[in-house]
Amino acid sequence: MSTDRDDAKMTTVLFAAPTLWDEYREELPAALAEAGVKADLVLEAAPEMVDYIVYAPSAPLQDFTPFTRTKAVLSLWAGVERIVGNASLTQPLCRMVDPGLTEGMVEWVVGHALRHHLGMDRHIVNPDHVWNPICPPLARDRKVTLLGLGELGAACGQALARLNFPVTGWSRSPRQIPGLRCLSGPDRLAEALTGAEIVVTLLPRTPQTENILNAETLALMARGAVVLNPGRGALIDDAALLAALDAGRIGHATLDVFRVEPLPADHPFWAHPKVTVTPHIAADTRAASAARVIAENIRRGEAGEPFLHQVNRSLGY
Ligand code: NDP
Ligand code: OXD
Repeated sequence: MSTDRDDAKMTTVLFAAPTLWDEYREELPAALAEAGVKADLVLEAAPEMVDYIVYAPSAPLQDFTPFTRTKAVLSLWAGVERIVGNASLTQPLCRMVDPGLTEGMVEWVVGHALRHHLGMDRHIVNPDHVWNPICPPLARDRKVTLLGLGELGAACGQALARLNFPVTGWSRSPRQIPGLRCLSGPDRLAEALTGAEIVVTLLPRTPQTENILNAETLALMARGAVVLNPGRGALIDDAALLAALDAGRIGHATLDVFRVEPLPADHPFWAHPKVTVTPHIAADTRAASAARVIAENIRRGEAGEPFLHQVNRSLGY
């Protein structure tokens, strides 16, 4: 459908994530119109006619070679590990940074951190009606570490810091985020993890981050520490985590993402009493706000301005 009748100035936008079309069929034309972009938004097109591709990992499209005039591939997902190494993709790749996604992640991280901080399970599941007046420490006395201080990690770290948790964050390059103790680089990872009682992993999946939580790094955390992983399954060595949970070195793991999704029915995480599985719902791209991000990038492309949130292909995120 066209958002304008002036075909001479139309830019062709291929929406290559058909399973998501229902969510975007109204939001995206509205956002393109709001951005002043005259677009022909299509579900199918001759590749050589396509100016922009809206992409999601579920998209059947894998070979970008015939898209000779395409100016950018715009991902609806924040994590791009499934497309970033695609050798046929030579066009700029932009990932999703969406206020709705960020808000959702902050809520998931804060909610699950507070569950463990306050020991809520003790009172919610109490079949024997035990009067057990264990008072949790104040947040100011509970050390939290965030691995990843990007769009999501920084927002979650700041939300936790506002609740008075002492938050250490760790990233690849140096960062300065008000209210957070920021460390960076492989040499400071041990320092970031040592003594942490709640560890949140919000790193992208890259060769450098794979298995970043392993037997050695899990052992640095405080005894009984809680791990929250809304980043990617591959950040954790599953076997090392299970061993640490069984030994009591890690108290609980709340996991939203897995190496294989849906998590296979026979995976030990499902039945483990110290693991909570959430089905990759920590944060969802919200069509209303995400459509505006896509439209703004198309506007920028048409105006010759730099794209927002362009992926660094050599870093992999
Ligand atoms: P960003 O790219 O904004 O941030 C990534 C952060 O990780 C940056 O701080 C970056 O460091 C750091 N990082 C990357 N590589 C390394 C490394 N080798 N060593 C140390 N730090 C590193 O990503 P987002 O915050 O937007 O998203 C993070 C991840 O969250 C996504 O990649 C995705 O996997 C996941 N996600 C999960 C969702 C869910 O529902 N479960 C929803 C959305 C995203 P630097 O600051 O120096 O660049
Ligand atoms: C994402 C995700 O990367 O949902 O957007 O995991």
